[in-house]
Amino acid sequence: MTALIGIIMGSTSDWETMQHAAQTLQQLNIPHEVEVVSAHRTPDKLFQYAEGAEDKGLEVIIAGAGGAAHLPGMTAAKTLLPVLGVPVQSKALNGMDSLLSIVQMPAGIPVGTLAIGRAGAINAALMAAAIISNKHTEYRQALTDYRQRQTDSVTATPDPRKV
Ligand code: RP5
Repeated sequence: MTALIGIIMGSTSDWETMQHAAQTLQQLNIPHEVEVVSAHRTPDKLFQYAEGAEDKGLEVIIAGAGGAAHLPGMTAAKTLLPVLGVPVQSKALNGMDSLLSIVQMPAGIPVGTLAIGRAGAINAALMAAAIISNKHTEYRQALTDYRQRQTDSVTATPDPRKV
């Protein structure tokens, strides 16, 4: 099945975080692809990826990066597809560097920025799913079911000592 969502990340070291985006899309049964694309180590590949994304069927790109995290912004500059940025938690500054690099895009090229780390990766997947569900309405039920499972898991164990 043609991938609708592309997950890219600056390094294999980002996979620990970005795997949560992939797992979430897997749970929703949404076709996606995963690839390491580095803005500074493989800049030509980044341009090729972003420029070719729409033609190969992608509708949203999730880009995770850490440190001076220019991958999401550079990707957004080379495609009209919505780009969601996930700040990966860096060792030196705990991801504050990643967050500010991604969220502080100058006006004109937007990047939808999520939270630092695992929560951001999961929410990027859920937001990408919501975006594509406007057109691919068959995935709306998967999102509804996902939320219901979440609600059920909270109501099933209201006493935190029994979780
Ligand atoms: C960024 O540099 C990557 O997104 C990663 O978060 C960070 C560190 O990369 P490695 O040195 O672990 O490959 O480009």
